[in-house]
Amino acid sequence: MPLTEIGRYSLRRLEILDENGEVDPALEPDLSAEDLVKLYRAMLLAREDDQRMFKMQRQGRVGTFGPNTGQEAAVCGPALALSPRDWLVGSFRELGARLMRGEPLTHSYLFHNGYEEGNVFDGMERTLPISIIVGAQTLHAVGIAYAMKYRTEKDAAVLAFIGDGGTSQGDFHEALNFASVWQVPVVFVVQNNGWAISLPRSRQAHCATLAQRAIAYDIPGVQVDGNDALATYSAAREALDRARSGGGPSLIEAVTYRLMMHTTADDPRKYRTEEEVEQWWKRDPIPRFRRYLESKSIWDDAKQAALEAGIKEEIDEAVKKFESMDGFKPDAPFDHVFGTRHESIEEQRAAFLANLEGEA
Ligand SMILES: Cc1ncc(C[n+]2csc(CCOP(=O)(O)OP(=O)(O)O)c2C)c(N)n1
Ligand SMILES: [Mg+2]
Repeated sequence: MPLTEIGRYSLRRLEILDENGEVDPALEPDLSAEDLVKLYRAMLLAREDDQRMFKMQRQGRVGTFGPNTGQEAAVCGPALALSPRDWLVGSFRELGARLMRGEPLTHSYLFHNGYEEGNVFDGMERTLPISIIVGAQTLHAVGIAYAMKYRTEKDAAVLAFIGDGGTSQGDFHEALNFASVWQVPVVFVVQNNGWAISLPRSRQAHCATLAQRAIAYDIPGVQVDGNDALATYSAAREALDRARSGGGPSLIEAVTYRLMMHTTADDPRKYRTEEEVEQWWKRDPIPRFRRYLESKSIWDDAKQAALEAGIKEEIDEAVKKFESMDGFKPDAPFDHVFGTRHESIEEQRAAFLANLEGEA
C-alpha cells in the first residue's frame, strides 16, 4: 500500500511593532489615538502598580504575589479587544487586563492579603477571579463558552489566559478538545514567559512552539511577539471576532518574558542567568510602545510626565484607601464555593470560625 499524504500543516508568527518601535504599515491595526493611549496607560499602570506592590510586599504590607512586569503587552493588547459582554477568564499574571476591566487597584492589594473581598467589584459579572490552580481556568472558560452557545447568546466570547507551564496540565488539553468538538466561542492566550517557576520552557514541552498545539485540535493557532502590544491586540481581535460570529475557538501563543521573580517568594537568580534577563529588558514592551506613539506624534515628554504623575497619585490614593479598610468577613470564601448553601461547606465554615475564635 502506498503512503498517501493526508494532511499538511503550517503555522504563522505575527510581529507588527519591532523592538525599535518600527511598525509594519501593512499589518498596523486601525486603532484610534484614544485607544492607543488607553493601551499605553494600562500597561504603564500595571507596571507601576507591580513595582509599588513589590515594595509593599517587602515592607510586610502586602502578601505574596506574582509580578506581571514584562508581560503587560501580552495581556493588555488582548484585553483592549474585549467588549463589556465578553468574559475574561484569567490565571494569576494578568493584572493589566483586570484593571482594564474596571477592577479597582485596591482589589489586588486585598486579594494578596488574603481577603476574599478582593475578588468582588461592581461590573465584574463577566470577569472571573484569579485562578491559582494552574490550568483549571481553561475548563471554566470552555464551560462558560458552552453555556453561551447553549443559550444562543450572540456577539460575545470568552478570553482565557494560561501560562506556558499550564499547557502541560491535562486541563488545558481537555479544554482545547472540548472547545474544538463543541466549536464554542473561546480564545485561549498562552503567556509563554519562558519559565514555569524554575522549569524552563525547553523542559516543559518538546515541541518547537506552543501555538502548534492548535493543529492537533484543528483550531486556528498563531504565535505572536508577546511584547508587541499591536500584535497581541490584532491576533486577539481577529480570534474574538471569529468566535463571536460562530467561527469557534482559537489559540494564541504570546512569546514574552517574566522580568521579575515568579512570585515574591522566589529568587530567580538561582535558576536563570543575568544575561538572559538583560536581553529581555531590551525587548521591554513599554518603551517600545512609547516610541511608536511618539512616531505617530500622539505622545511627548510632557504627556509622559503628566501620565506618570497621574498614575502615582492614583496608586497613592488606592494604597491609602486599602490601608484604611476594615470589617472584612473571614469566612467569606465559604459563601462562594457553591451557588447555594451546602451542608458540608457549612460544617467546614463552623470549624474554621471556631478555630479562629480559639486563636483570638
Ligand atoms: C495545579 C497546580 N499545580 C502546581 C501549582 C504550583 N504552581 C504555581 S504557578 C506554577 C508554574 C506556572 O507556570 P506557568 O503556567 O508558565 O505560569 P507563570 O507562573 O510563568 O505565569 C506552579 C507549578 C499550582 N498552583 N497549581
Ligand atoms: Mg510561564
